[in-house]
Amino acid sequence: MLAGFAALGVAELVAAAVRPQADPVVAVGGAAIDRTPATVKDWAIRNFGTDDKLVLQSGILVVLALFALALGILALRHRRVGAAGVLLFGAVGAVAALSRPDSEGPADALPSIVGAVVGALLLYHLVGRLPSRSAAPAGEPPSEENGEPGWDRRAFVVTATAAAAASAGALVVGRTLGAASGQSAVASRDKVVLPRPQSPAAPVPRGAQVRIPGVSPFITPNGSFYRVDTALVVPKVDATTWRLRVHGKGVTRPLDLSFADLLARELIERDITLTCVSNEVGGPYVGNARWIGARLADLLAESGVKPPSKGGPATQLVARSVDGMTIGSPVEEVMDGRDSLLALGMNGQPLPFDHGFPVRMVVPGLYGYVSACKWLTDLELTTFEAYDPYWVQRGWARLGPIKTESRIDTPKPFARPKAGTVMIGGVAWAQHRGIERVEVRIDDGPWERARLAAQDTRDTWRQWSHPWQAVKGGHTLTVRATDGTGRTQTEKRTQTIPDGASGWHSVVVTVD
Ligand SMILES: Nc1nc2c(c(=O)[nH]1)N[C@H]1C(S)=C(S)[C@@H](COP(=O)(O)O)O[C@H]1N2
Ligand SMILES: [Mo]
Repeated sequence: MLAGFAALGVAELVAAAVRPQADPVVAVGGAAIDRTPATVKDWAIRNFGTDDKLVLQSGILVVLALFALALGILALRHRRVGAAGVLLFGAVGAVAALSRPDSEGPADALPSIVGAVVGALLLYHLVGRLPSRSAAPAGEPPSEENGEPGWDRRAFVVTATAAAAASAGALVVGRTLGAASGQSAVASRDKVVLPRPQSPAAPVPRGAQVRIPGVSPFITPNGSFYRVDTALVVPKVDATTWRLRVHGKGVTRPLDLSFADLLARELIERDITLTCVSNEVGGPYVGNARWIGARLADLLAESGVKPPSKGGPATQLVARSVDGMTIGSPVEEVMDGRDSLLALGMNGQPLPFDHGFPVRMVVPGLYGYVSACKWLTDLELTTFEAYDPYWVQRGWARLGPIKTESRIDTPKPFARPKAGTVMIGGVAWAQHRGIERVEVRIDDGPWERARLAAQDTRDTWRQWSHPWQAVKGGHTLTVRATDGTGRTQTEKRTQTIPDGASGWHSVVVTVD
């Protein structure tokens, strides 16, 4: 266990010098995420939420600890074989680090290799200080009290303690340096001054926010905005060296832009509600922010791109992030006049690192997995036939328009409100179509129209409320919404895979 700990500590230290992403636990975790079947991944997101990454890494550590114990026991009999086993684990980490899509070359193997060599040597050395079992008479356990030749308890304890302390030190220093490795990115973010957008968003209408405790805030603060991505280490990109390439099918003038180039463009400010395709009915993976960004459609048009309806050859826009994520959006929708953004501001601030600093995509009406690439660095025009991006390779639909959904925020499931007037309230969304009607049903009663809060834009969610004369007993409250095209949210319950959950949200409460 100690040798394993030393290996990880040293690996972390070397990773701080190379790249935090090259750490073996991070690399193996990333490889595991990429290879996890969509159903399992969806299950993990559902059950662990944003803690899914912590659970994964803890799992890896538990597995490593068990293997370390097994190798230790093996080493008691076969010192060399045990040490070789540690090296084998190092090889697994090295291969994982090298095969990551964001790998930057052979140096990425160093943390795993150096860590494993140190771990193997330490195991070999420590076991050598233990009483040799083969020296004990058959049938008799080696006696600890009397000692065996070569068994130097003091030397063992000193070496073990020193190794433990050094490993802990390596781990702490590695962690600290690793965190500091994003310093230039942090500094570049601190320096960003968001210009005043040429086309500001209208103020959020008064009355867009219902005044009922428990209903989500109309604008989701950055700190509580949901986060869904595959990054075990959040990419820290330095805005001063960041570039965005635009190239591919139908591009007559390829672009290579800096962050300053983007800031100098016409900037627009828009309220847009983001939704994750992994959001279950009633789930939390939806948030509304005020974004500032450059018009993506204009940028594409300048590089010569035409939408398919105007004869352009590219149907799919593939966005790539610095960590190798690929997200494919339909060129037609991106260029159909909606406010597709290369966003660089979120609720008045430069994008937080968690949400894609320096630049991400935002397209109203499309789930995040087909539109909202964070840490964006490359835009390639291609076709849907020619390329399947990350999530599509894993069984999700090529197209992901957001389904009309509504959610009861209050009362909460299993709440025990008092009899009398109980305010039911929540949100409904059908981005780019808008919400026209929300209805609430108590038990098997008739659908009753809820009171709609003011609409901000059709690209944002809309709040609603419904006063209910609650009578004692158990009740089921159900909600459904109708979008701006007149279509009512389907009752049909589907799972999130492949193109988003559908069905009515209901909440069971007991009125006292
Ligand atoms: N680079 C990168 N961008 C990404 C993802 C990712 O895993 N990596 N996940 C996408 C998904 S599935 C969603 S729903 C949104 C979530 O954006 P948020 O984390 O800012 O809320 O980001 C999208 N952009
Ligand atoms: Mo998502």
